[in-house]
Amino acid sequence: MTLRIGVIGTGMIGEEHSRRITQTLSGAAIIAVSDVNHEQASAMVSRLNLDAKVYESGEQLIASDDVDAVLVTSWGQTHEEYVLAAIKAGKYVFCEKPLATTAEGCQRIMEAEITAGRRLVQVGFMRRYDQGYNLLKNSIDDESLGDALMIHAAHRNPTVPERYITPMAIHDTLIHELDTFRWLLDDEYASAQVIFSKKSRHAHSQVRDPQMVLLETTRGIRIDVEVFVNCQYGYDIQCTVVGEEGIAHLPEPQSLTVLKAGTRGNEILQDWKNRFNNAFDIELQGFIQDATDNTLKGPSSWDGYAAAVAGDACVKAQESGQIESIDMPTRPDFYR
Ligand code: NAD
Ligand code: ISE
Repeated sequence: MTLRIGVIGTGMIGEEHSRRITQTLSGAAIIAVSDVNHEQASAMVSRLNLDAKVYESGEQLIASDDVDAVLVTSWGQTHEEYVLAAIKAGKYVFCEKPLATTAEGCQRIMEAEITAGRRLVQVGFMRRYDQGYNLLKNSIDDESLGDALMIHAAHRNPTVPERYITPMAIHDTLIHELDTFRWLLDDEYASAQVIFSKKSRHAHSQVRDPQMVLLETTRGIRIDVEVFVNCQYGYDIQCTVVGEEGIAHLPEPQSLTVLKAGTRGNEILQDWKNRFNNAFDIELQGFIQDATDNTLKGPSSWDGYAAAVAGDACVKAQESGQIESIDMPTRPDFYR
């Protein structure tokens, strides 16, 4: 069986995922697309040579009998309405992060899914499929470092567009770390604090950048994450776990070391596409298989919600300058 997928949002990752599904993965076809920018949707169809209909709206795409499953890759603030519409239509939906920009929005999605009575939603937390992060997780799970005590991390992007504002550093950028660390440590967050450094002259007027997020988990593990989205030099993801008996670093992406003209150097990636290429392949192939088998197993609405609860506290901490406590509600049985 071929899973017939409709894509809502045909920007950078919408096109990446569509290319991946049609040229690399198996078991699915992109047969419908939609974007508020219609020309962009049509242009993607011709660039990728897709046999896909361009729909006037995401809602019409979701309602179409031709569409079995929906990929939501529009801007974060639009995800909730499309995921809710897909659940209402009884369709599987892969939603890029964030599931919704607030915990309240994610809560509405969980309630709709629970009412539907079966898991229909997978969230695009692809780092869980990355080989390097899995090596780190194994080193925590097998206790080879002793108990994990601290994590030092950094999330750096070369630049961000004008529409990127300060809270997006949390719900668009840090949201990856918020999911990854609760998965890595099998723990939840207890508090968050955000400290702003001197602002970079490369940051535009609507974003305070860089910033340092300090988290504490319920087991007392301390985490610091530098979020620096105008670092200029490249896309750089760092993570070091400090244990009682050793430390482990997230592996750097493989690259050639070139010695030339009196220098020794390695290329630095410029964006997320190649950094997590394999992880994207695995997560989406998993979604296609699980949707076909009627049993979703990837990151759930609960995971989207739990990250958003911590995200809300971080946004509050950005505004208050205080340590904000995080009270994670109990996971509903539906998501156990
Ligand atoms: P983008 O700006 O390149 O593309 C977004 C597209 O959505 C645009 O074409 C825009 O016209 C369209 N859009 C906006 N509002 C819409 C609406 N209401 N209905 C339909 N289309 C709409 O952005 P992007 O970088 O592709 O990011 C899209 C989403 O994917 C974001 O949520 C982002 O956080 C996520 N993302 C995830 C990763 C990852 O590593 N997992 C990487 C990049 C982006
Ligand atoms: C982008 O939206 C992503 O999700 C990337 O993975 C992330 O690292 C980047 O900071 C975001 O802008």
